[in-house]
Amino acid sequence: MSTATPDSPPTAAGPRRDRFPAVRPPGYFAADADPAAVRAFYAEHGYLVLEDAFSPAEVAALKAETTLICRGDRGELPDHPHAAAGESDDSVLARFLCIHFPHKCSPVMLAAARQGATISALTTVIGPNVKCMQSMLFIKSAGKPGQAWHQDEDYIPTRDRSLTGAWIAIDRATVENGCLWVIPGSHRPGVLWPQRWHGDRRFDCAEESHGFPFTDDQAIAVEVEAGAVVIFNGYLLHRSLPNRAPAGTYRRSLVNHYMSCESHLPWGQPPAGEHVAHFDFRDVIVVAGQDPYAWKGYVDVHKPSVRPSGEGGCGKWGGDRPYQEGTGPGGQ
Ligand SMILES: O=C(O)CCC(=O)C(=O)O
Repeated sequence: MSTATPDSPPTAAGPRRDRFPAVRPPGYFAADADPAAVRAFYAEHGYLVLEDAFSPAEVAALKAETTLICRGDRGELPDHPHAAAGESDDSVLARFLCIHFPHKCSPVMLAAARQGATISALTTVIGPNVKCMQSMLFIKSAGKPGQAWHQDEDYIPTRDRSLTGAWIAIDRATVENGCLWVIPGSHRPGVLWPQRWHGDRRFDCAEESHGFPFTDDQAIAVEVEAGAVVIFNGYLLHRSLPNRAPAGTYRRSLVNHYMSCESHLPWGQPPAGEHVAHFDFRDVIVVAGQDPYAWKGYVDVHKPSVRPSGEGGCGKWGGDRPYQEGTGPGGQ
């Protein structure tokens, strides 16, 4: 039995770690699982877990790169100057909830967006032609909040409902440290539910979806081992709770978002004079197959940025809206 901790160096070949979680809900697949079974489970439930998708060495590389990015060694992040000389990694990492678009400053993060096992699973559920438009690197140090119920297509709209998240666990993700929760099957109505400000300090600055015909009781915790990838549909209701694990621990994950190359990506404001029906945001990377719109070319618009966690206000993410008393990362 392995005694490795989440931060210990990867071991050599052989059983890499204890199986975690010991009791899994349905939907945990190995990389060589029957694609028809994977596709059928995903169609019904809107998510799946690809276990051991990233090797211990790949996970260790993502972990090391996360620290370099947070220290400012991959370029200055807006609102976050370089770490002070001599400042410990823990002191630096503890500041961060999440960095958006890390693949724009880091070859390691870019390689993860193209990683073979993940792309293979994505082609199983999306189709042969896949592009990536977004990445988010969650550090989620102890005490940081989660994200309220939401659907990712509310933020990143596709025209064929093909938006798919690939949530790569860099640390073991548990209920205690704020793993992902999903409502299985909630993608199937194909409805984008209304959103509102939640006022709940358990969650960050992003709004919450409400008015949907599902309850919290139907949600399941997607606890996964480091190296697993949770793949989920852009209409699936999902959330995470605060990291309540001890100080000095993290729930790091890299979330990349993908869609079919056949769909336009009407994300953001169309240029002046362009009809939204023709708008196709081209800051994308083709990760599998062919892009029928390759003739349009590609652009590099998004830059890495730090996501507000709410502790210092929500600023450009909706201003400083009131929180309810009695809520907080330590509360329920
Ligand atoms: O990792 C998390 O805590 C939340 C991730 C999430 O909600 C997303 O990727 O859309």
